Amino acid sequence: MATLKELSTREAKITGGTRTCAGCAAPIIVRQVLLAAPHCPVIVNATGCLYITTAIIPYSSWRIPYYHSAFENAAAVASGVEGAIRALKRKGRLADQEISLIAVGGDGGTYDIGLQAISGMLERGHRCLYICYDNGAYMNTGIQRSGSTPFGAWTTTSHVGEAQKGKQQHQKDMIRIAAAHGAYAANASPHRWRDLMRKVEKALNHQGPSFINIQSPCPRGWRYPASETIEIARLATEACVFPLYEVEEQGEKWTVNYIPKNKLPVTEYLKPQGRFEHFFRPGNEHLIEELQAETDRRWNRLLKLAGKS
Ligand SMILES: Cc1ncc(C[n+]2csc(CCOP(=O)(O)OP(=O)(O)O)c2C)c(N)n1
Ligand code: SF4
Repeated sequence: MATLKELSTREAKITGGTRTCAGCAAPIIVRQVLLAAPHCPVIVNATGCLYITTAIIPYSSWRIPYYHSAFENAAAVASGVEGAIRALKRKGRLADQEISLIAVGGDGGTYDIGLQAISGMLERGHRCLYICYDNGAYMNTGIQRSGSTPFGAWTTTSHVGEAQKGKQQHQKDMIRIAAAHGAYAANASPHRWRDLMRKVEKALNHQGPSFINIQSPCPRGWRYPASETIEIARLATEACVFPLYEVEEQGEKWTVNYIPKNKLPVTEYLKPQGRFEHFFRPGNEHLIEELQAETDRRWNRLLKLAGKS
């Protein structure tokens, strides 16, 4: 992988001054992804905050070929783009150069509405990297719960009150779903940019389909000050709420990329975020216990799959 010095001389392929909220992780993630892309990048972007804030006609923040797809079908569109690239090369109408084809969507467009298109892309074996910037809700339309919203989190459709205390289900395990297709599957976090960029480079050099889920803290939906984005991402990794790992060899090889020296309790990650404020009210201790138990269960299973326990 390129050194930090080399990376600092590469042109950013997404401009500054996007219209995301201050402190949004999504453009940070995209900048890291595009800096790591080994070949000429082409982006297919589902509707969501990233699209709305970077491609408001007639303006664009993208310095590369960019295709806006519908909310549900970024992976299907990217599959078509991959076929078109192959056909154009075969007919001699496109230079025989490598292209880094990347589809990107939020967790609503990935875990929920776009899932069948992603499954098709992975199953058919398109050479494409699908990236989810995972902010744990449908943020663009006003913070509705998604299949990736954590257990107990407040959203505008997982209320906190007498009848219900935030989201009632745990997160869908998208990486296991992608890995079950035999794809290269990993997750990453913007606070460990070198790990993130290594995985992107690996995925894009891989001769088949790949999926990377990237934690994307959202100050608006998660209710924390804009300056804390990278710190929140770090706490998620240190508490093993968002452990870093990758799955290769048709789902057979699991690698944990970071094992914290002192695993933090989940409360350290929850405390700075307003969406978990009710966890700390008297009588709600069971929410913390439940989230800690599920975090531990998933972390221990991961260590086992990676041969670390
Ligand atoms: C089929 C369809 N349903 C609903 C919408 C409205 N819509 C646009 S963006 C969005 C939320 C996107 O959420 P996510 O994919 O998580 O991305 P984020 O906004 O969080 O970046 C919704 C519901 C739509 N455009 N198309
Ligand atoms: S709502 Fe969240 S994800 Fe959307 S632009 Fe604002 S900070 Fe980013």
